[in-house]
Amino acid sequence: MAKSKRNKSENGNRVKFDDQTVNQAQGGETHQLASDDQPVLTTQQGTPVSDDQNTLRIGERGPIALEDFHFREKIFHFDHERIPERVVHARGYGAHGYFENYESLADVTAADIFQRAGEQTPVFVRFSTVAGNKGSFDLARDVRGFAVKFYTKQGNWDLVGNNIPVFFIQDPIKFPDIIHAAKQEPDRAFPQAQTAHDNFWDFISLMPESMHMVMWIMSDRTIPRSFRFMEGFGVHSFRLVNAEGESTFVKFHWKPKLGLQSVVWNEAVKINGADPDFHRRDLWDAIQMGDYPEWELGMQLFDEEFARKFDFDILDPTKIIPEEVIPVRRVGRLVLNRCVDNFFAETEQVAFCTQNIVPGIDFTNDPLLQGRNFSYLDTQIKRLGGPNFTHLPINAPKCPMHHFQQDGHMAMMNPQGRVNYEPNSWDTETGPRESAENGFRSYPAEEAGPKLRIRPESFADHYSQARQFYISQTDVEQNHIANALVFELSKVEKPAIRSRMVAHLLNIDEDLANMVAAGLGLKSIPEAAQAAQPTRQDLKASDALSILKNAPQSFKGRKLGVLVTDGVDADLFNALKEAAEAEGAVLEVIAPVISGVEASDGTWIEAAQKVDGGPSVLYDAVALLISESGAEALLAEPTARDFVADAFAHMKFIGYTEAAEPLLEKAGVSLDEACVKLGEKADAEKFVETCRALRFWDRRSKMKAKP
Ligand code: HDE
Repeated sequence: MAKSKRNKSENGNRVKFDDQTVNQAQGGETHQLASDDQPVLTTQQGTPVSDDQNTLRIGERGPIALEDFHFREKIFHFDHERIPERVVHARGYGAHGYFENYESLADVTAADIFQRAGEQTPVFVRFSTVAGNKGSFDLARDVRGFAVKFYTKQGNWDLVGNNIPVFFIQDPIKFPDIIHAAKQEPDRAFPQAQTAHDNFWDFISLMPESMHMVMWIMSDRTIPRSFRFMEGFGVHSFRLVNAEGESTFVKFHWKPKLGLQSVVWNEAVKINGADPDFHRRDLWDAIQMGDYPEWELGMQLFDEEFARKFDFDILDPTKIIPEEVIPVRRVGRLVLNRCVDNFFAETEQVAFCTQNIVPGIDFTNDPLLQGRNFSYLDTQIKRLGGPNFTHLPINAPKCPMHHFQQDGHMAMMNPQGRVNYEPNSWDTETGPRESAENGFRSYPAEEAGPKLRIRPESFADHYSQARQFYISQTDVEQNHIANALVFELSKVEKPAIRSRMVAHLLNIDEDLANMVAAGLGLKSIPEAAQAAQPTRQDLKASDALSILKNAPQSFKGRKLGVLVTDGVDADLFNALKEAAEAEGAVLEVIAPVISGVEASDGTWIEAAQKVDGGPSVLYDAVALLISESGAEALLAEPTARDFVADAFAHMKFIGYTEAAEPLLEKAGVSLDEACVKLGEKADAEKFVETCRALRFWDRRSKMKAKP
């Protein structure tokens, strides 16, 4: 960066850069002036700047002159750099890509985006957490937002979903309450990005309708390994409307091509310290490497008759339609292939609005959806400062727009010419006019009835699907749900809240309630909570609800952490690298020093992490390629011990050389079939194949503490 044009001057205090004078006291040698072929730094008005290091003074040690417009402009702009963060989903990360339609869906929808097989539509996607503020950590136990803006040829369609298919509440009037209860408590302003506190569980335990969502948030769905390994859901029932005006109900799903994977809670806690940006880094890295994340768009399609017959109200956002009842039809794929150029301009300023739909798609009476249609537009005006946020490139449609809306803060696209109203008689040939045929038309659903503040009777079953979710999980996952509940409720100070939650759990599953009660050390088991409707015991388990039943048998897209020392067997290292790359995984080197190590054949291996900065929680599997000569120094390094002990405790596959055995022993590892000895090149391939199982859950039965 510094071009050494320094010219030590005779007077000592001043240094000459070409014809310019720079004060040496500020370290004149560290900055560079524009050369002939470089742009000159300017103010926002384009005025060239001569000195960006010093304010304008009256005398060398005198006051700053108010006329220093460059200083004033720079500070003024800096003072206004922040906009209000999103009141929920403040922390997020976005990327560009496209949606590719597999087949024409003209039979069910007139939406232009779904008419032609193979057609690609540009998209922008933003993933987020809900409760944390903007600077919070990525692996909070929290719902993830999965918001997609499709720039279709007939306008922007925003599908603003989550990675969980249900929500806490049935009526939007409760949204401020649930969010207030979940976020930091108002007097103390903590805890940050966690639901493990009194206010949250106080509210939840008074809201039986949230019990289905509680099962999901206490499962590993809320600690995903990566955005790339999680599902997305539109949550509400929407309508598709075809050219004949016929309506079909639809629930939207996003299915990750890499399958589902989550971390375990003990890992999440440690990842938040080791790399608070774990998820955004993962997305950024994958896209930069050309390993583009993909999801398939799925639709559960059903008609009025099914809606009438279904055991639950399809308008109730606390209910799912099991995939076994209506299979998910995969209709296209979403590919994220471009990182943003500027985080603020794109990810921060993107304004999703559930009201943004296109002809061929329509709302239903899901009360939450209707409430959202008010909230999102309202919130964007607050966040982005005026009605013209649609002019920002990230929000502007990519199809032609013609309207007579004008003026307002920061207007950048005012219509030209004399005509700014309609009807008019000026531009009858060329001016924009409404089109009954091509314009958006609401599905003419018939609505009638008395005006009431009321919750429909069909929304009254709060426990049956919560139970269905729980019984659909593997043993490991059921245990994680119980542990998560014990963890969260142990952070609650008021014992009555803990009991109240156990009372609800009794309506979901007795074993679960007993496990949680035991974990909390409850002195007595409370009565089951009063239920508006009894829990149905006949709902069948649904495999689609389990993460582990949907894990891929592949190590693709995962990360292998290889701890190396000087003298590492070069052949073995190279074989492991080749095997990992052939699988589509990434190998990252961790070494005692960041510069790397010298391998047995004299080649240099660069390191990505120093051992204390690259704990094993950042990797899906680990290998310890330790040489005889390097073993001793690592034994004295506590973080090397933690590296191994954590990998073992987190059920990871561990490859190791003979020289690593003392380190394994020191870490308390009792070798099992997921610990693979690496000697020959062939072992490397075998090890990577083993890693396809992602975790060795059988280890749990032998461990006392079970993460
Ligand atoms: Fe949101 N939600 N929400 N929400 N939501 C917002 O809009 C709101 C709900 C979701 O990456 C806000 O632009 C109400 C369900 C995502 O920018 C706000 C209700 C689902 C994002 C808002 C809900 C979501 C938001 C805050 C109950 C899953 C982030 C900032 C009726 C289907 C989008 C903003 C992004 C953001 C209101 C419930 C998903 C305040 C009133 C259900 C992914 O308008």
